[in-house]
Amino acid sequence: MYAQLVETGVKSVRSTDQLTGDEQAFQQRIDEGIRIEPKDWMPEPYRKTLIRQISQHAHSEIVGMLPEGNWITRAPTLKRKAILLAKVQDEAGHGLYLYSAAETLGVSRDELVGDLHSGKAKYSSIFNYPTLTWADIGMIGWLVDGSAIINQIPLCRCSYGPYARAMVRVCKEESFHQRQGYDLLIQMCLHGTQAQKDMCQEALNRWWWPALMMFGPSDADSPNSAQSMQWRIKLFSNDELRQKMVDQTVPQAEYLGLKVPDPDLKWNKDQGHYDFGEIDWDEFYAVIKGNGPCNRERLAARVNAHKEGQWVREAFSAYANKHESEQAVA
Ligand code: BYC
Repeated sequence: MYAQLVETGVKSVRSTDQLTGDEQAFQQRIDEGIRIEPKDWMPEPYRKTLIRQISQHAHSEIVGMLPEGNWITRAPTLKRKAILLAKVQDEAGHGLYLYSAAETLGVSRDELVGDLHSGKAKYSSIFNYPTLTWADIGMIGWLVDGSAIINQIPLCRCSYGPYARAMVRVCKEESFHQRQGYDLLIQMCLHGTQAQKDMCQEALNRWWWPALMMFGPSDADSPNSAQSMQWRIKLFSNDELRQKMVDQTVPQAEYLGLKVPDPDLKWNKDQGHYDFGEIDWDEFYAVIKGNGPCNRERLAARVNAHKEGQWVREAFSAYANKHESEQAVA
């Protein structure tokens, strides 16, 4: 696929004869499916691309706790509350595995978190939308975690060892997250009242398009895809993964009795997939530039949480220093 991207002249990837000897050997290892590990030689742009993608992914997990965390105190039953608590805790864990994977590339946690708080680093656009009703919790599990799985299963086979290994565990937990969301929607749509079903339809109307935007710009406008695919940091293009998401999700919406809010959605029997309408890219770019409905609120919540956790970090490091000096004396 990256060859196609290059052929269409969209993005430049250097051909083999333009690479240095070290770069050629590195590319050959990637082409042979050999994992790159932290102490291996790697081109500087490979390292930077990984830090960018892995840290963006880590930030997304941490910021992603906020929209769902908003409903923990209002979950309708004890069972739903316990499930939601477990899911949000899993997301904190995913953030931690991913920050650790990024740290193996020689960047510190403080730098990464600093970049999030200053607005320099991105996180997934999807978490800048509000959770207005309980049905939104179902939509996040079904559509957001569903999209995350489609994007992340291939990452278990990506070229960088620590990222690929972190993804194996993340994907197992994402499957539970997707299931709990769909289960919640089955209860409301198939066993609930008309008002509950209407609430789900209204939530789908708001979440459908932002969920499709999670996969990033279309291939023709994705500056990073061609190079990331050559390095096997990405195994499929943004549009390929988005198409998979639509094909997998439309029959699930039909089972729930919900209507996908896209008048252009149509089964294409020649190509064996759904054709779908044009994404509002102006909205996508506005959100990733910081102007979505909740960007300011999300960032402020993270900055504040970090400030309030200062005493905990200080207490931990005071204990660690004391423990170390006692051990040195002994
Ligand atoms: N939102 O060249 P492109 C989760 C940026 S967590 C914001 O295609 P790339 C979950 C992109 O960074 C889900 N920004 O980029 C958590 C780039 O900007 P820079 C997060 C986006 O990196 C809690 C520019 O647009 N998943 O599932 O090749 C609860 C051009 O894009 C977005 C991951 O992070 C976006 N949607 O491809 C529930 C997965 N899309 O950095 C669930 C790993 C694009 O050049 N990441 N941008 O300034 C990836 O697979 C890739 O980074 C992306 C983008 C597909 C997201």
